[in-house]
Amino acid sequence: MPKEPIIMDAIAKDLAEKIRSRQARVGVVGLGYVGLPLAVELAKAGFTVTGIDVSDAKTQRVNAGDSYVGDISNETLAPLVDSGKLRATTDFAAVRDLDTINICVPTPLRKTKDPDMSFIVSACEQIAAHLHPGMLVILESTTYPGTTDELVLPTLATPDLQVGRDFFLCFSPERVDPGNPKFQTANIPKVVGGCTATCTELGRLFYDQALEHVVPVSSTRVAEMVKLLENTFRMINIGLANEIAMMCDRIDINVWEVIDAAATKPFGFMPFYPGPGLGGHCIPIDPFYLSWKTKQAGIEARFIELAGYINGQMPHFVVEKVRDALNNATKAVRGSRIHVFGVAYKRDIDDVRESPALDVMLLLNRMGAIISFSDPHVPVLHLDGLTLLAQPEEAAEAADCVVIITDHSSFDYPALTRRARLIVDTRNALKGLRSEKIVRL
Ligand code: SAJ
Repeated sequence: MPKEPIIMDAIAKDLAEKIRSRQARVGVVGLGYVGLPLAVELAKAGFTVTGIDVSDAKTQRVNAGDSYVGDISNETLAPLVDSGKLRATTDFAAVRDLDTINICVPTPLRKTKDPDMSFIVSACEQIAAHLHPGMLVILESTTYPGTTDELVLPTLATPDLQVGRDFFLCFSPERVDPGNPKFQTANIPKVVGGCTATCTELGRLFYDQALEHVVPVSSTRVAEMVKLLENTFRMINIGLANEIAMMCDRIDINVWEVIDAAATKPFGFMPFYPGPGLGGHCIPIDPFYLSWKTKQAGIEARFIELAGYINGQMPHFVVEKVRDALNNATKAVRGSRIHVFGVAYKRDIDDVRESPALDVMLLLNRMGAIISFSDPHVPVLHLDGLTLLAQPEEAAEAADCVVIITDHSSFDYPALTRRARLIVDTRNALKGLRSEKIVRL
């Protein structure tokens, strides 16, 4: 693909200079687990940053130097606020005094598995009302290829505000992995693609001031597709691991031993692990942004649909394991006390969004089981009209069956093995512990 010449006319040159000198006044829309760390990195790099969020609570906490994002400590946030480098507001009129703005708002799925673009549309409409010549706008929210060109651009552009000439527009996928001890916003490579070569260059220059590694690509669509490939790859391979687990279960092979041995291959293999299902607000969601778009282009995303089906079957598979384990102990699910260990969507976090634990507990509750749970990160759970309070781990003692759904590091697994009558382990958390009472996926 021949490289487009980078034309830096007066407006672009002026913005580039403001970025290089850190005089550019920076804005971040959406102060969640993506936006707040980004705002902090940009402020640490020397920019004066205005965070914009619809939540009064969030903006007040930011302005009080009181972080609500695990990856950002108060010790990091407060000095930036006190020095005037970072402030937050709910007022989009602040955009008129900004030179750059990053959009980091949610992109969930509707119940129909169609993309919910309402957050992006709302943010863009608010920005459009105050957009002025010389601005760089970068969308970071994970979305389908074409969103920036087909949805954001028409919302922002006017006859007097032409992209690549009067303002500049890019897409850059967020790659934040909350709680990751090794990779945080500053050192995760940042892909960025613009509507024009000048847009891409300004996006590259902008991130280069604050992040360790910037990866410019030729268009917004390529940048949008990069993130979807990353997370679709993950979702499909988890689906494969889950299908292999169901095969091994049927032919009585220990799938965990198989995967651990396969993982010794030093090339050409990457271990993924079976589990009770696919949780979180990225992996179960992002691939359906891609399949929704390709379906419109007349291409069936068969791998995504199949992996979505298989991953969606896992809660039912777990419930069958519980039912059969109780049956072998001459007990019915109905009336049995079933205690779940771990309800967050993955280990050592407190997020229950799309957690498979909710599916498993709902299914068991509807079968007449008496359910309870322990989770050090989740104090209370609202489930289908039920409100359940987290119980201490000792509650396992009174249960007819314990189900390990999320293998938090802080659980006392040897004590659990002593206390429980029967354990269904969906995460191989009891690896290496031998007991008749343990049933594994
Ligand atoms: N899961 C499995 N088996 C696996 C891996 C994960 O069942 O082998 C399950 C988890 O238990 C969870 C779900 O899949 O329920 C998603 O887990 P995840 O490890 O993918 O964690 P997420 O959802 O926080 O994904 C994020 C993503 N980051 C971004 O989108 C920026 C993803 O791209 C990262 O690869 C992932 O974190 C990560 O590596 O931690």
